[in-house]
Amino acid sequence: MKRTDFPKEFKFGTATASYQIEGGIEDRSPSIWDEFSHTPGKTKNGDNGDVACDHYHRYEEDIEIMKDIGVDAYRFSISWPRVMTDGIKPNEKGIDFYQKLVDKLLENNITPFITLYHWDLPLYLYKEKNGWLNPDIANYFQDYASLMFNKLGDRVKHWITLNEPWCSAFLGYFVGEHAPGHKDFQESFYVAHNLLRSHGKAVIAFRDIVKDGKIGITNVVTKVESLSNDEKDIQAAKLVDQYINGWYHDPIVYGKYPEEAVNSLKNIKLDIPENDFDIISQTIDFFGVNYYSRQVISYDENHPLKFKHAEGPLPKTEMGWEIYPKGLYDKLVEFNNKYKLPLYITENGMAGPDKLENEQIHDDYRINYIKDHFKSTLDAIKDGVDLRGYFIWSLMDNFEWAHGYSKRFGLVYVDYNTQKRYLKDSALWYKNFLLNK
Ligand code: LGS
Repeated sequence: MKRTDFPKEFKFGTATASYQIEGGIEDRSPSIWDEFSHTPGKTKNGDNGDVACDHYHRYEEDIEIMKDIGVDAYRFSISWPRVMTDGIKPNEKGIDFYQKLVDKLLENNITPFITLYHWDLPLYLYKEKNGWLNPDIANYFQDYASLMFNKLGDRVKHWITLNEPWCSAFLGYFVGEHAPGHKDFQESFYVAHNLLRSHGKAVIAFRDIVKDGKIGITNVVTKVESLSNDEKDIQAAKLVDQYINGWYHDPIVYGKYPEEAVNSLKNIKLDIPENDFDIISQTIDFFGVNYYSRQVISYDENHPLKFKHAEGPLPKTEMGWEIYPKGLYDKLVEFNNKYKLPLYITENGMAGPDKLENEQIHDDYRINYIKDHFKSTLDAIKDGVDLRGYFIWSLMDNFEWAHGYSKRFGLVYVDYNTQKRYLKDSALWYKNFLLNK
């Protein structure tokens, strides 16, 4: 498999997110992840993003590394509390950081893809305005999005409103594993809805401000399979697919939540004003797909959504996630048929047991993982899927949310004591691939 097997315009890139790499907290107001990660017991070893990869001060070096690897594109997120004090008042110093970042990328021929929200909600909006639970959040988000479209829209033509709203809603408000750590089933549905409304309002502003750009949303996409042929397991898996995948795609394309999932939620209030779906279902230009693994599901009477995860038999990454490239192919084909929108793989990658030895990291497992997923991607393209690009998660090791720094997803190894970066074998492999070697 060679680069030239892919369409000419296909973009190969890497991805990161603000809270996971930036540090530089002296120049911004706090986010919900600052408070969460500083609360004892919430993250592995009490790790937090205060310094992370210190990218805020080292972005030039990091862009040099991307240039060396030879990527076409870079997906990063903007820290809302950096560009707007408390999420409300524009902060020129913060905006200036992203101006410089974008200019430097363009100077190096790397196309920027910006994610507006990758989980670092300004703490003030959470504390004083009830965060994603407040329907007004969509207006705050629209103001923030408009500011960024105005400041960067002349140079940045690819925008992603939200990263994985399922994680913000479900992990942040029901499971409690992500900030702000609530454990309230009902709340998670309000949050999901307000996230989708915020997405819609950002798209409305975008059409007004950036006439020649593309905008989409990125979701976590997972292949959901039933543990057995038992009818109950099959039905449970079908519903999980709707809660994770359908819930965040259907309303955007079809203007409604998946029907069976809605019917199964008898105890949940979904009193939604009809015209909310007009806001949510703005025409977008692409879906971003973050694909990592599959879920094997069986029926569970005791769970509010009547399912539980079963352990699958396939080889696993350091996260305990099964390696399943076929699931990527399946989802791409399914989405292409179902939603008929261009697709980007906005994240794919793995955490591995990386060891730095003689300044080298021999991560053959990651090279194999990427190759196998490239193969699925190419198969999907050959079978007619309109796929435009592929971003490896991640450019460099970083703060992996509740797992802190214990999990390494990077193509580049970060020594957190020295902040020195080392290209892993996978980065060198990617470099050769991009050179068509
Ligand atoms: O670092 C995060 C990566 C790592 O694995 C990134 O910030 C996120 O956007 C993204 O969620 N990431 C990630 N996701 C794996 C999701 C696993 C599948 C979950 C399926 C739902 C039950």
